[in-house]
Amino acid sequence: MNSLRHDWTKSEITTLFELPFNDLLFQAHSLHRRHFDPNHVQVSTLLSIKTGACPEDCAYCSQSARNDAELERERLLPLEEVVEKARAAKHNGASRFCMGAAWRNPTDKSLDRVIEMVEAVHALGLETCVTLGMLTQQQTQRLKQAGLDYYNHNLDTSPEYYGDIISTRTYEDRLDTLEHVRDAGINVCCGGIVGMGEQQEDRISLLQQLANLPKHPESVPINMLVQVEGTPLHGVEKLDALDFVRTIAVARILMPESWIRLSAGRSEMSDEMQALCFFAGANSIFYGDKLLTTTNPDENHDRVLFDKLGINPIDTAKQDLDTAATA
Ligand code: SAM
Ligand code: DTB
Ligand code: SF4
Repeated sequence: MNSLRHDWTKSEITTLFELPFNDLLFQAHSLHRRHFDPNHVQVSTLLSIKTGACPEDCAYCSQSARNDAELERERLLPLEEVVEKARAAKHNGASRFCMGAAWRNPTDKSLDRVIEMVEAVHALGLETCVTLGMLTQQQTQRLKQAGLDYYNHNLDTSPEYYGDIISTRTYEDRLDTLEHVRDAGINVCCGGIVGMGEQQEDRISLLQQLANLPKHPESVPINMLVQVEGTPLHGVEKLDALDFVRTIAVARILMPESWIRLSAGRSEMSDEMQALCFFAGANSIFYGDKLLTTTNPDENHDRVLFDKLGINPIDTAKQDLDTAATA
């Protein structure tokens, strides 16, 4: 059965957002069950391989050189340190290792080093993901040859609100990189951030952009803004928890076969809110006590939460239970 649509209108998506909460969750959860085991969640661990001093001006980000967040800047991490972190992530039960760099785009020389990391992490038996900023077609082909499984590149927000958040890179630039990644045959991980002071129309428009891409991203991270002191978005009005759950539910309905990641922001979410997100169709998380520069719930907390909910971590490459997490 292929019922995937790429022609969603804003008015259809608005109708979904405005459904009574129970009706929206029932629809999202029913669809979720048709496409996934609702008790399986995929877990990825993040590592910042190059932190801070980024030339871009993303208003939410601790790593922008234009923001005043207090952050220790670092050079690209040595290969051995990355491999050690990846080994620990695997030991703790992660099935994918995501490496992020605070770059506008990688130079070909830096990409050589990242490629060594991808090959070494892949050799540990982990799925690999990197997020390095904009890529040329040739760079995506090199990453594909190195065995990269996923490339994360977010649209971040609606095209309408985008100019309020970033001025150093266009929406079109992002779409171009996504096209190169897709053309190279690498799985696409693409989502956005909510709770940045945007309106519901912006969340509708962001989800419309994602769902109407020529192919749905295999992985869709929905980040709740982590407010970092010294960034322009620090102190912005927080998004209501139930509106966040609605965003997850609508993402599930629009992209029924994609892995929807309950991404940044979990440290500030109650267990009950996360449970609602899993019911609404979220089936992937970042696992480990650090995201890139900010905190994430520690592994013990997540193991207890998974136990309470009867959720099992799953390795999407093997499509069976990963027992390492509970060992
Ligand atoms: N520099 C590269 C880029 O922007 O393409 C890759 C790393 S960047 C940190 C990856 C993504 O993390 C951003 O696109 C954004 O969606 C997300 N992100 C960054 N800071 C965040 C924050 N404070 N809260 C939530 N999500 C955030
Ligand atoms: C994504 O969508 N979220 C992750 C990952 N892709 C690279 C990053 C979240 C960053 C949260 C803020 C920080 O830790 O700096
Ligand atoms: Fe740089 Fe990425 Fe942060 Fe933007 S989101 S400032 S590009 S590290």
